[in-house]
Amino acid sequence: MFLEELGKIEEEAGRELREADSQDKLSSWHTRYLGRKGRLTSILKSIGALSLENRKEVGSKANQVKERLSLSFSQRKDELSCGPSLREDVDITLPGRPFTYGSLHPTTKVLREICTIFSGLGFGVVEGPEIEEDYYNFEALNMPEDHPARDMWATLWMENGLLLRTHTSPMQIRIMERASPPIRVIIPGRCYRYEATDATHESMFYQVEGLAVDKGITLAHLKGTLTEFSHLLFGEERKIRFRCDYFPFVEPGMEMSIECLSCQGKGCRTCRGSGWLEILGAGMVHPRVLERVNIDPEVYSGFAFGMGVERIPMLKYRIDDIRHFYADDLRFLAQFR
Ligand code: FA5
Repeated sequence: MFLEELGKIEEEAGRELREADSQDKLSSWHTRYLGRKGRLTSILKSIGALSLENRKEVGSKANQVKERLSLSFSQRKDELSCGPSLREDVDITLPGRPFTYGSLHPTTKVLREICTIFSGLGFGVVEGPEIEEDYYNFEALNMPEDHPARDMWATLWMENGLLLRTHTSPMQIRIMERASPPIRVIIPGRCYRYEATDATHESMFYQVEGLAVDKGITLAHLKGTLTEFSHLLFGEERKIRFRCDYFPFVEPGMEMSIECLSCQGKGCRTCRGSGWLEILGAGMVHPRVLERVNIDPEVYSGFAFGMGVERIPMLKYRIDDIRHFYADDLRFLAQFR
């Protein structure tokens, strides 16, 4: 009777083990057959009550069944923990698919370089809001409501009278409101303009604003800082040019251009034939702007600049059109790995 029962147990246990497809099912199988109160263990426990002759035969068969089941159990356990076994229709000799690695966007790379250079020159890094008030974007920057210079910044207005900042200069005011001189900061961030795009103009782009306010700051400090920045970023051989420019919040105002790297100054599509690419506007902070934030212009003076970030990777990597930057084309982005 016991021998028959052992045969049945082995057959049923083998079938259930093949069907067990999770660690939970496997462990319940183990309890049912090999556990302390399992079916096989119960038979082994009752062997003592058999006659000597039967005991030998049943004992040896029961031990063989136990060994086989234990072995099948550990094999099934390994299979389940390694995942499905290899299928015959999978050709493991085929080469694997290469991993594609992500990379930093060229704007991010250059922004980090710019921050590192200015940190080395003693500037802190601050960020500010992209949705701005008229007061900070224009009015406090010496452009009251009817000032014609507001037209220099084609503005995206929001329904509630707020606007998308057209430049990072509003942060000059926010910082001077909060801190007193000496001040030395740069402010990287996105700006928005409602203007037609072309090879050097986008409707969303990055600027880095710079602001230094202290006693005795002069135009020479501004030119020295920007020249040093250009030497560190582009190398000392790269020509730079300062020319007068007008911004209502600085006096005097100027722009800085870099010799076009795409054509070595000869004139091409990137520089619109001029040989130069304007990268920033700058100047000495207007006394009226200082007065508005309660900094005495008789005691303190300051310089400020606002540079277009994309123009720098355009020069460095010879990118001929700014519109590539945010078109999300992987063929463009993958080149900066
Ligand atoms: C300004 O935005 C001033 N806030 C700069 C400034 C700051 C002057 C502090 C004085 C003191 P402007 O509009 O020229 O100036 O822009 C500055 C730089 O941003 C430009 O030199 C150019 O490099 C970049 N830029 C301007 N418009 C765009 C655009 N549509 N797309 C990409 N870059 C632009």
